[in-house]
Amino acid sequence: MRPQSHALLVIDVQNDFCEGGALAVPGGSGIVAPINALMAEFGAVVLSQDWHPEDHSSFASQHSGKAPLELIDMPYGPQVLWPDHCVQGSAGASFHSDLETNWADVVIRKGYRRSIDSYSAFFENDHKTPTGLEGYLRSRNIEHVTLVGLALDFCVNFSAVDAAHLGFSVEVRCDLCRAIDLNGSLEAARIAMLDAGVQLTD
Ligand code: VGL
Ligand code: ZN
Repeated sequence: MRPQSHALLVIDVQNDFCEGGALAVPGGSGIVAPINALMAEFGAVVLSQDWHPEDHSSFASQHSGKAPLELIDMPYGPQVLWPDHCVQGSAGASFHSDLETNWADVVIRKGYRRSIDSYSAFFENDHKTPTGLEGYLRSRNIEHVTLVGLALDFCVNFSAVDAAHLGFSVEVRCDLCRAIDLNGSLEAARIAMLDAGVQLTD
């Protein structure tokens, strides 16, 4: 068992990010069993859940003439447009059916405001609006976080960098993550995480 000050953050292990899903990350379902095994070592387990309204502004379908994976400028900065995914209440938004959700202490939902996306489990993509996760971890005296999940180069990356900037000591278990790898996003994510002081382990 890890010390009580060490939390496991399981990022977006949802059907839409696994094989057959709307935004499938190659190999996504292969990390579920080892994540379950790792959960058993932690006294604090947090799940994040991407949770969009059906007309979310990150969906290419909401922008005429735009296709998934194109980039647009939003008031809060550049935004990749995605296929419709993780729509609130849909099967795609549900956690992978093999994920041991009973072991989670809390589920943090994110991306539920139409006008702004939220890759990070800590802040929306304006890098300012909090999700509440920081307060939750601090009130439980958590100092160290280990991250696993999907996708390594988007939601895991943004969550890990924010956690490091907030002063947590941060490890990303890259062997328990899978990446989308869009236009060099995986290499950029590795650099961003290392720059922020995140420990990348396999
Ligand atoms: C994610 C793209 C859009 C992720 C979520 O979980 O990495 N990526 N929404
Ligand atoms: Zn999303």
